Amino acid sequence: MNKRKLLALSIATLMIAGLFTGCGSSSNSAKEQEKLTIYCGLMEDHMVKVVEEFKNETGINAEAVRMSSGEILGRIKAEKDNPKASVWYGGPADAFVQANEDGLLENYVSQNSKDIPEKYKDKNGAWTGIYVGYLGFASNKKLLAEKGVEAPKSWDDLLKPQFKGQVSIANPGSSGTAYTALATIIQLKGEEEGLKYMKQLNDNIKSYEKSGTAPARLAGQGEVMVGVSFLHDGIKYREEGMKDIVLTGPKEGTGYEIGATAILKGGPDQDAAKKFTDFVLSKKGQEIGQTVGSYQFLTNKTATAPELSNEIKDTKLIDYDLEWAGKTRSELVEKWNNAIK
Ligand code: S7P
Repeated sequence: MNKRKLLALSIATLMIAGLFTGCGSSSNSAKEQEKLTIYCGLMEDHMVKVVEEFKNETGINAEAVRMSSGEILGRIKAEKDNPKASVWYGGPADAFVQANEDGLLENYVSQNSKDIPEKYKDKNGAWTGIYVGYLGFASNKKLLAEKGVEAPKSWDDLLKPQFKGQVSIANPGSSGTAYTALATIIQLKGEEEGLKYMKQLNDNIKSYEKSGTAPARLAGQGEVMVGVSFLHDGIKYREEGMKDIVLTGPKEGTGYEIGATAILKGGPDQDAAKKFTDFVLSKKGQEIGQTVGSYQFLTNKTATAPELSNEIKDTKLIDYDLEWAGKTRSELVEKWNNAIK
């Protein structure tokens, strides 16, 4: 073979090899670029761990932003015509019901949905439950003892004069937890009496927080005697060292959350969003929370609930009407705002 032919052959070989390696590297970079933006309504440490495990399992470059329920709802409404995120992960399902009413959610029935009982999911797959949390009171036993008061055992106990300026709850406009509390009171007492109760309670409130996890923390830190929060958050703070926290539930019954996940309509990276949904509904995805101090009950029948949640498993629950609570959310928050003025 003469020199010219040899050169042409070498160039051709290099081009073919380049073609093959080129194919490989472009598909790798396509995989590296698969990404996902998540708006997240559950606690930050839980969110970070789930995102990390999801990235490890799928290689998808997921990023999450923590916000309270009302903030997420406001954000996805504002971004409706140009969604920036594809998943809403965590927070009570009431706000998801409202988002679905507003046409903001995409139906998706994950293969793992078969392990989630009907009562914990939307029938069309607009949202699916990932955990369940019970609302209650986290009190500071040292402060209670100093004032000679018992931890509250009913909603009406929160109105006692000894608790003046000593109760913390979040604002139901921003917080999914506080909205669960408001909807619970209205379901227990009816609208007129319930709003009257919220007005009376207002006199004992030290602060309306943005997030419903704050009241339990403030009680644990001795800033208030009683915080209205989900009871599992009280367990978390106690485990983290706030040993004065004592947990009680109201004897007439309390509301509960179905913490949900959903895909946002028209969001980018819909395939990645489906993979994330599959992951967080799986046994593995649901059991991550307890490794970072999140002690909700789990919705997947095959998942093992955190042992520490046993303490609150006998809390008396009301037959919480989630559909009603979701559909009436904006209206009820407005009525609450007017009632406490
Ligand atoms: O992750 C703990 C948890 O209690 O946080 C959510 C809670 O409602 C706080 O969100 P808000 O800021 O909207 O009140 C619950 O879904 C969850 O169980």
